[in-house]
Amino acid sequence: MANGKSIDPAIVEMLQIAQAEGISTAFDRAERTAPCPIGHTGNCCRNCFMGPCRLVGKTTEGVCGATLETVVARNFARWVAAGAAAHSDHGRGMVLTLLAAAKGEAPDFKIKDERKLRKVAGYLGVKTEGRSVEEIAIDVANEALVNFGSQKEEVAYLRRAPQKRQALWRRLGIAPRGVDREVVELMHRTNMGTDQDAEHILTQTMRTSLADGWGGSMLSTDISDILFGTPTPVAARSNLGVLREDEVNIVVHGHEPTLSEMMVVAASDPESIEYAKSKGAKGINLVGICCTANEILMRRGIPVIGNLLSQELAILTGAIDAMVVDIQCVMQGIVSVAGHYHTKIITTSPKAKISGATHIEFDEHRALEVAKLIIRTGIDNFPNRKKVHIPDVVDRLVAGFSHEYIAYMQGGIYRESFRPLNDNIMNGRIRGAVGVVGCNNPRVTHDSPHISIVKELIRNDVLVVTTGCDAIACAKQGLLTPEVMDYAGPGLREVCQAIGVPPVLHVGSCVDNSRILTILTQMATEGGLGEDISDLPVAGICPEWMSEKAISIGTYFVASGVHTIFGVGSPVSGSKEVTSMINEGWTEKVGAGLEFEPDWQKMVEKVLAHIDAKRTALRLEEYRPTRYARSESYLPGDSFASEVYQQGKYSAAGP
Ligand code: XCC
Ligand code: SF4
Repeated sequence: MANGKSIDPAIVEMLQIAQAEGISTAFDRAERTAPCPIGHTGNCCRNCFMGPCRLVGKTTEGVCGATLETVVARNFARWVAAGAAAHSDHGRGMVLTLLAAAKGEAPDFKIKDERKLRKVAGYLGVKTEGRSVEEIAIDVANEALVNFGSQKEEVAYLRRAPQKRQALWRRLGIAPRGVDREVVELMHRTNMGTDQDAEHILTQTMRTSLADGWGGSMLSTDISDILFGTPTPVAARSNLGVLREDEVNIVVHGHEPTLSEMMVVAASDPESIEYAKSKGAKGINLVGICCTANEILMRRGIPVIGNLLSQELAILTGAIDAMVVDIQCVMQGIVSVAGHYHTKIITTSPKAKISGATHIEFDEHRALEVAKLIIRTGIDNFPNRKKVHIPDVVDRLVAGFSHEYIAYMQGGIYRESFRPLNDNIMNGRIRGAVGVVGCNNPRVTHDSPHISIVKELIRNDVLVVTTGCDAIACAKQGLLTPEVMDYAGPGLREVCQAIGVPPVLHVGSCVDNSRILTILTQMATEGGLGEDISDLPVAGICPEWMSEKAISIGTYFVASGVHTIFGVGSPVSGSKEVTSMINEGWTEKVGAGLEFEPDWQKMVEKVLAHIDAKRTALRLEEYRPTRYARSESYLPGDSFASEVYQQGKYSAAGP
């Protein structure tokens, strides 16, 4: 049963246990529940009760007369609206925490990164001279809030994009105003009987997505850095083997760093540790799943035990005393799986409850107190453990590559720049760069497309930056270590060895895809690679997407000038017109398109062809794979020899 479902050895092992115990997980439910064939391609409209209308076969319009094009575009648009809302509401939460912290109302939160605060103050037009950190922070938070509610004014961070891009957005009328306004307007426009021109809907869709990328998400990243520190490289461990049989295991899962950061503090509190010992445990082991894990991994080196599809199987270890969740990507299924074990599922966000779970509401005003209470609840549950089975699978990794650090590592404090990266792209040592990001989806072999694509890209001298569940997949397969250099092409390897970084850089959680926007802007403005993001030999790939948020990210990547390819399947395949509007159409408008391609090999081929075409347009050196090869260290194809994977803990690539 586990065969072909995952390439993660720990997950394969746990799937066998799930089968033996007769416990169902997303893997089985995906098998039992085929995707609805009408919704899958975007052909179903349920925007009013004259329908729902299924535009299949001879039915080419809804009761209201809406065409297939309109319906498919509206469905796509609403996903972007929801995805942008999710990221941005998370971002708003960070801003409100900063405000409370600065006002002294959330005493457990401190402003950790003053330098970043000042930088952000600069972006937002907040005066810093002669003012206290708190005064600056209050103004920064209030200015940041304007970005959510503003009616006419553009999202402030648009000004951080290359000039040419900004001008293009304004010309096309897609420079977003306040995040809330754009999301509301898109919901309005896709309401029955409003905007019924597919292209027009899709244009507003880009605008809304930009409010996410350059608004809600970018603010979320910045404010999180101010509160908790801007990441720098940190070594850590990953996968289920990090769980401890003799310690209280507490998993944080979801997206917001506010509670999870406090949990880190609470878990190392001597009183809590003493209490754990009084219950027979040797200590407290705090670990993470999904993006809240990425947040505390990037800043604190807290181990990450898995990505989206690991959440239920982690509980099957019987070793998790509490799984603490906040918002987004938390499967309701964890509650029923936990029902077979002693694990307590604890919901914490005022925005998210799950029936059957314990709710301990997080309150930033008494953050540490709540975090300690949650830890105590986990400790109290430790003696209830029954059978424990922890797979012996652990990998090592290095994370923490903020865009600030990436600039710093290319020249130190006084000469930080993107010159070395640009130069090495120009001379062909590095062919290009690709952001590989996004979710898991049980419709494809768990982690397989992620890993196959990343390995194939670095073998082709493409630098990879990764976030979200792709980053966790890479972590679990040892791809975030300097040793992975063996898989990298010779040019890329040389550069990474010189700088001392892995060829796959973990840049953070999903809101941190905004860091990629900053990196791209820095590359575009550094010189030598054109003047706009759409000139760069770069691309985006989202191999195993499932979330509305992923669609919003993909759309803002494209609207920012990054050609982007999604795997799994296409939610717009019901309409050829819409399929072409978001690919060829958007390429004409914004210099980049959005494609859906389920075959990972084809995705890589397309991306490499795209990169090479950009190189040609820039009149760069033609990329030659063996140009920087030293005979003793490299033979073409060497680094991808499948024996290498099979030898050790690395799983074989490919489905
Ligand atoms: Fe969620 Fe962020 Fe997707 Fe993973 S990558 S499944 S959105 S946790 Ni964001
Ligand atoms: Fe059908 Fe039109 Fe209503 Fe959609 S909006 S459900 S297409 S009648």
